[in-house]
Amino acid sequence: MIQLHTWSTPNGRKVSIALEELGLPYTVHPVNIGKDEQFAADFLRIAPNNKIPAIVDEDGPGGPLSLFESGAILTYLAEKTGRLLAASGPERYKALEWLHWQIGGLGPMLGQLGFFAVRSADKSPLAIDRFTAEAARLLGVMDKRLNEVPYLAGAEYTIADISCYAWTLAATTFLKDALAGHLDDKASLRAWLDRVGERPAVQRGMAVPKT
Ligand SMILES: N[C@@H](CCC(=O)N[C@@H](CS)C(=O)NCC(=O)O)C(=O)O
Repeated sequence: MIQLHTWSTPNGRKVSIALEELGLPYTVHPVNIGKDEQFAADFLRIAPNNKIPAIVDEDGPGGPLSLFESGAILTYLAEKTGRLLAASGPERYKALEWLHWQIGGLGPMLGQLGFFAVRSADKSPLAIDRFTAEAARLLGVMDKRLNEVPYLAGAEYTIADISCYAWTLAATTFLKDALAGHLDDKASLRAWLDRVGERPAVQRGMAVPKT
């Protein structure tokens, strides 16, 4: 059984989507980051960086295994099951390329835009302009890729798509006003969002945790 420590954010939902896609049994432990539950001693023992998501796989290699960082978790789950990530060859490295692109670029930039344009009471024009431009650029890079191939790694749906889905959805919902004028021209990205969003496992994963 896998213990999933998560909250209702794009980074958390990547892991619940992957667990649903892979049909792995899991128990959800909500960590309310709005109430600072990510600083509780029990959580810090498995996630010393005080961020969700984290898992404990009771049936890990050689015994229970705890993991934090969504990219590491997605790679682990894919390799545990032999699905959603090619074992070798170009599609494996394309999936890892886009997975790392999301972890290092799309997620942090959209996260910063959300903070400065939506959540912060102090609306800094410099910060909002900087993160709007970078978020729009990254979404443009993704749209161009999806104009060439149906999924980020190529022909197949992989953990790269799972990693990007909830963040890209947030760009069209939570960040819609901040990114107004930067989304309408991205038809391939929008078609991919619909394609991925129609998957029943994605819909189930997006409903975790029940808050
Ligand atoms: N690079 C990390 C980012 C995780 C992350 O930023 N989690 C946020 C929620 S989306 C969090 O737990 N924030 C709580 C905090 O910073 O105290 C990953 O991909 O797992």
